Amino acid sequence: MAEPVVLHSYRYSVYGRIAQMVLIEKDVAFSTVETVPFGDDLSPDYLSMNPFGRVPLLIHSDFQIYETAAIARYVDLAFPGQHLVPSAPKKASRVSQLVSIVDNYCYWPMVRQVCSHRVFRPFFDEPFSEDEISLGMRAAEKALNAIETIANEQLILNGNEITLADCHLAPMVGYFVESPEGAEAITKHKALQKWWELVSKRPSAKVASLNLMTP
Ligand SMILES: N[C@@H](CCC(=O)N[C@@H](CS)C(=O)NCC(=O)O)C(=O)O
Repeated sequence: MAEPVVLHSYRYSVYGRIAQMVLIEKDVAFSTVETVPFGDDLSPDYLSMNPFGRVPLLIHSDFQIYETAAIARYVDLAFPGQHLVPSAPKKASRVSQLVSIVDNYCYWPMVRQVCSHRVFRPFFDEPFSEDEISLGMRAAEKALNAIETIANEQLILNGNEITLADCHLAPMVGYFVESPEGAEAITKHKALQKWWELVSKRPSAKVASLNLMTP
């Protein structure tokens, strides 16, 4: 019998969605434990597994790992099926570069500033700020231009060969395009738009959409 795979995540966590997308692409059966990282609700048990108090965290049998890029790499290597990091050096290093760009330059502006203040907070009647949205759009534009250059090169993000870069980027874009500003910005980056049209149709990309209506 296969060793159980458990993902601690929060239903709205974009990083949790990345881990889920990788698990689905690798056809790994897993269960999730709802873990809310905001506020003071994390148990000492959870904090002993992830002292930074973030989600997601993956448990596979007696092995625990946190940090999404590391979870994704583990799942790719530990389970059979198509590898999600190509072996060719240029493609493999573009995957690492893209993952790093997403973590450092996309998450905050696209998710925490634009999506959160335009979509998430108004939905939950929480205060939101047009200034945050403007700042987020400005920062996101730089990241989108950089990603457009990479998508144009077609080594990765080509819509044919799915990689960890696709899985890392898709939920960020999925959340970003929930806002009208984000949806419009994507249409101005043609290679990225084409990539999104292809990738968002994959069954695994269902988890890339925020879907606030589903509790
Ligand atoms: N570097 C972490 C980032 C994960 C992360 O920021 N997760 C968010 C949810 S999407 C979180 O747990 N936030 C809690 C907080 O900021 O206190 C990773 O790659 O897993």
